[in-house]
Amino acid sequence: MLIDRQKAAEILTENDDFLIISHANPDGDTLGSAYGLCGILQGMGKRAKTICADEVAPRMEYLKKAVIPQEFEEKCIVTVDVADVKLLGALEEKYGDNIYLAIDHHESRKEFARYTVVDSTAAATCEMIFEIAQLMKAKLNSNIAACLYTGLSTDTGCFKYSNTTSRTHNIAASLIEYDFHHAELNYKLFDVKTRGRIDLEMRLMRDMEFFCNDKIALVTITSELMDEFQGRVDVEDFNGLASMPRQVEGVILGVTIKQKGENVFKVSMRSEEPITAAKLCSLFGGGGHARAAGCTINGNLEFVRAKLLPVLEKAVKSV
Ligand SMILES: [Mn+2]
Repeated sequence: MLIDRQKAAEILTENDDFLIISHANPDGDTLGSAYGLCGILQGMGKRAKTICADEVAPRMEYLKKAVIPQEFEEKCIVTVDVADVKLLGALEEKYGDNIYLAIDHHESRKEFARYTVVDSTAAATCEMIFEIAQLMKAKLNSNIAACLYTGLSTDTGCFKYSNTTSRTHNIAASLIEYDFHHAELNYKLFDVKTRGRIDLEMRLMRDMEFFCNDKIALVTITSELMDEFQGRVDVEDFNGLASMPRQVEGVILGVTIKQKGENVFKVSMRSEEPITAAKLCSLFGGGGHARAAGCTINGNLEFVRAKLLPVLEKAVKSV
């Protein structure tokens, strides 16, 4: 059942013994929401704990400071930033059927909770958590504020994506009043990379290919390359590489081919107007957003390139 923030605030106020679940392969928003909300509920004298199918990245360990570890049997299960019960990962089987409240901001989502509060105009789930906390008249502190700020910052690419609104900035401003180290936090989240990641980026940039008068840039990540870098990079260092080809000025279609299995390749596209990434990916059975989309093509790398490149070149030449 869809509810508003006020009703969500009432549910959180009236219940106790909360388990708050983040989505698998967690990002700053789902973790910031979980640890932030957990801290808020504990501050209200309630018992609350948080869980995720996957590990918290070392650079986000500080989020845990908002919460005091507690042991108890959960009675009210809440998901944050989870658009589909499948995204609970390994926790789906145990908790999937028993979610009481889902708090989320994804536009396309599949209902799975008894009560759902969703606002796709919110830049981050953390925006909603902040507003619900206000409705509950909950007290924040610097650790909780750092959690909620993390979600705002990461889901907006440090306040530069088009989802950033005056509301996002107003909430960020309220949070900064709590006096945590926001500059250091953003430095760690956006500027610092592991030595392995830098080495990986150097290799990928060196081997980047260009087509159509440098309007298409292509990066290829094979299993062989991933094996070569194993031990030197974290698993998450292989994420977020799809934006790299489009950093090159003049590129209107950035493509990343990433090997997923012996004859399985995931293709990510980032485009600029008038190229529609979703349309191109749909030609290969994929989809996504207008400017960011993906598809999967089966076959060896040679086959995948032969199938993909003529289509991309034709699309770019026609503009
Ligand atoms: Mn989010």
